[in-house]
Amino acid sequence: MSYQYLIVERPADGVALVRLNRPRQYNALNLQVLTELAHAFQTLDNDESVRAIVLTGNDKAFAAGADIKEMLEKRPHEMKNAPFISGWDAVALARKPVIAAVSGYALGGGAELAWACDIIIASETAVFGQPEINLGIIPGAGGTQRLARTVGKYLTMEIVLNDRRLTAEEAARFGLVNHVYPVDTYLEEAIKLAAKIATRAPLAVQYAKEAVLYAYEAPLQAGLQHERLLFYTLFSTEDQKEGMQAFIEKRAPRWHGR
Ligand code: DAK
Repeated sequence: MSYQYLIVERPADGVALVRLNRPRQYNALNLQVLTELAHAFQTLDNDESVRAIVLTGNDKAFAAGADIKEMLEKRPHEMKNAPFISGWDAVALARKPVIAAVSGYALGGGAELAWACDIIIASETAVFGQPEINLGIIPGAGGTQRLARTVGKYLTMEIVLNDRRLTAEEAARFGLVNHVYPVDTYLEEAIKLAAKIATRAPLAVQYAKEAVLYAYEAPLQAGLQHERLLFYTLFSTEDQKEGMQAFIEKRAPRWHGR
């Protein structure tokens, strides 16, 4: 896959690495970046050899938000009908686990890209924020909803009403970031984590992700029902038989994704 603003690599078995690559604009997400992101994620999600995806920027910026210069003169229908949102949606809707490796600025739509991922690894320099209020707008790619569901109403209000920025350490303390590492190693650590997940039973990984995300959608009883259905369904897979057989035979399982 070759793109103008993305670099897609395969740094480890089963792992795809997607790098935002518009460094002079702090990876600002213009329509071209977002369209490429949607294409890359849909392609990788449908590629059987990919078991986990890492999304990153560079050490200075994960992404400083949507492209303000591009949005300035837009009318509502142009914002709605151009495929801007497809970039965030493709990340959020991926069936494969997605790990964000964030360093430097993750602002506005850049932070929302991280919130759309399943696991967030940050460097010590990462700064998260929703500064849209400074532009006379509000977060539009999930920021108000995903933040409120993760950190609750009060902190979310401060972040979206008053542009409160969170350091990596604070974000980790509030449960928005899984691990914080030095700038030199955060990406390597994210890839290592993805590589480890990539060795696990692929269907069980996908179903586990689906079940966890369903907790955001449904009341508890419906969520429990859904989890149970996914659980029962896995008993139709070769991997379930193999995983249990391997345990009994005291050997490592060999996953086939069937
Ligand atoms: N857009 C466009 N250009 C940007 C940019 C951005 N978001 N962020 C940085 N740049 C550009 C700057 O304009 C500058 O370009 P030149 O002037 O050199 O041509 C270059 O990157 C370097 O930036 P600075 O000179 O400002 O560098 P500093 O180190 O002084 O500051 C900064 C770095 C990241 C703190 C600062 O650039 C900054 O505050 N950037 C804006 C952050 C921001 O407000 N982000 C929120 C944008 S609104 C949607 C849903 C959601 C959204 C859109 C659509 N739909 C449902 C369709 C999302 C909206 C947003 O994200």
